[in-house]
Amino acid sequence: MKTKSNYPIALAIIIAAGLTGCGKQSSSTSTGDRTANALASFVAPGEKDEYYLFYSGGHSGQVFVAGIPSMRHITTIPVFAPYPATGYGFDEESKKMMGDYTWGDVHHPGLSQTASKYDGRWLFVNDNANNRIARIDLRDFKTHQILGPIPNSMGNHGSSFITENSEYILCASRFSVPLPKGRVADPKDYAKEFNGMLSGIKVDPKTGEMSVGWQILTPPFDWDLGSTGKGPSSGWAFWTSYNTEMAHDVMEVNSTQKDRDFAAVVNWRAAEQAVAQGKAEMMDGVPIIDPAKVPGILYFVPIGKSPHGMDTDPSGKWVVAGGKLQPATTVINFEKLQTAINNKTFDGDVRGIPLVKYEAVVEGEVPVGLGPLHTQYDGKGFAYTSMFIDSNITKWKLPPWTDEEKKDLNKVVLDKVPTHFSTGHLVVAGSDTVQPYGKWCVAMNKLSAGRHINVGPSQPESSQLIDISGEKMKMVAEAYTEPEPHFAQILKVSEIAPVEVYPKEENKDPNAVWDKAQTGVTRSGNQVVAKVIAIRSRFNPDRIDAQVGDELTVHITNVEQTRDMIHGFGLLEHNVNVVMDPGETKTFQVKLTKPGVFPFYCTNFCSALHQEMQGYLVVWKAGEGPASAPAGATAQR
Ligand code: K7E
Ligand code: CUA
Repeated sequence: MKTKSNYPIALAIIIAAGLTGCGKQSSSTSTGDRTANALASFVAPGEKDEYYLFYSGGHSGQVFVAGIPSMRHITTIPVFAPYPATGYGFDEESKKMMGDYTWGDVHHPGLSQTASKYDGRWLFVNDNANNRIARIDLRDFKTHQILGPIPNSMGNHGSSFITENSEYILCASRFSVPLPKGRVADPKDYAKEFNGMLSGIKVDPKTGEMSVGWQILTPPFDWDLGSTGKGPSSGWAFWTSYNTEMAHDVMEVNSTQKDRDFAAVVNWRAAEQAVAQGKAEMMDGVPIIDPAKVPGILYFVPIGKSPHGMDTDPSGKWVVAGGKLQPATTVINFEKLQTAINNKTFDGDVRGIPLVKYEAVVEGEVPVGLGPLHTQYDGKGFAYTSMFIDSNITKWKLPPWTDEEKKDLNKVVLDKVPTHFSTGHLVVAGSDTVQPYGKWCVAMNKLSAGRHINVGPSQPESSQLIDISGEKMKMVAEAYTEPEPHFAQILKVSEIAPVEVYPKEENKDPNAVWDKAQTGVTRSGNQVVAKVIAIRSRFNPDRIDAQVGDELTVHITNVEQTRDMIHGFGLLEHNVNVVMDPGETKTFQVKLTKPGVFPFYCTNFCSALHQEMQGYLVVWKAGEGPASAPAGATAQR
């Protein structure tokens, strides 16, 4: 909570800064605004932010956590790429999770939901690059599962969209390829030989464990962003597409020929049922539904040229598609869509999939400006759309509209706030739930061009915090992040209580050791196993003997039960750095190929004698050195 008494000091500093300039003269922000904005986003030393902002890290493969309103970066959650800071990607467990890949492209984080509200359990993120999906547990802010590569699916961009009770994470393929994967066909035969796929990734309600539930085969369109339904649209999901032209080269030109592309409208509950009724065929181990043969599952709706985002509002009545190449957002009325589907108000079909009549379902095209990408909602009847080309956030009013407004939808466009520059995604706190928190919007911009001190040609991205609580939007803060946030989720800090140590009784690792007597180094053939304790400020044992040709496995337990008492284990010249949180056991394996004495040391500054927390791995030539002793018998000082 904020301590009011800190404000005057902050105020004085800010005003002083305003007067002396501090190199800020190029900004048009007035002194009054400067003060107000600073206070709105100011979190004094010792105070805490009110919200978590979980940013996707794009091709960094990570997730970044910042606080709102301060916009301070607080931590990084490694997911698809190694991160030596937390030892991620060096211990056996995380290496196994990452599989054959050392990078991913995280786009859309999705918080788990119960009854269309965040339940604070998990954060799911997609990997656009290697067709995977990961689960971060909010109990410890760590990645616990990476599923994939998902079969029959290429370019897992159109996810992670969570259903109302986290039954599924719904995904759509960005790319189409010949299926099953591994089959080769000439891209010239794209329209005939290639396919896209929609996937239902099942989530275990207790553990969050993900598995591939079923898939829906689609024509080779490039599926883009989507969202899930709620309320009246419960059980449905929506995606936009580009390239309904089914072009395979010179995409910039060939995939932008038609005036409209198609949105996919999916009845995922019907898909689930169809699979249960045996209406699917297996492909690469997954039940696949061909929607041309199983009616009632997939429909197409024509939508503004080369659209991007498709966002369901908190009431579940309105689904808004961003036009990208059309200066308007298209508002689909879900009730009308339902009626059109029931009455078969179709304009024929596309490859056996009914094409719903545009006029029958569209409530209006709102002239928001150039380059509308994504839309978010505050739960008070307003929508906020990111404008990539105009570079702003546009606030507008959702239906129901008056007759007068309907005649001229310019009237429902209420406010614009410039962003810097070219906003991709934006996020309003809780927008994808039935109960948005409103209050804050974060614009995630693609170009930070000159907004920050010069750091050479590799530029960060900019994110801007906008107060949306009033009639007019107000930008109050700006921050920079590593490339590259696409989407984010905002969660109230008070809704979760992550653990700060792993309780000893929960450590089920069979190789965990808690006292000296259990530690030691043992050998069986060329397998050498060391069980080590890390505690302020030593490793026990602090000497491991082995020979060239050995396979060394080291299990290290941090036996501390004190917050922030983290130890690392960095082994010189072996590319090893594992980090153990309090109460945690980590395991790494190395093949010993060169003789020598290799120091290891604690990599996390843990105490006054942190520097002394070190030891030696002695790698003798094959057949030399002391024979390894049974567990517990190793010399200890
Ligand atoms: Cu618009 Cu991947 Cu959601 Cu980037 S995507 S901005
Ligand atoms: Cu343990 Cu530094």
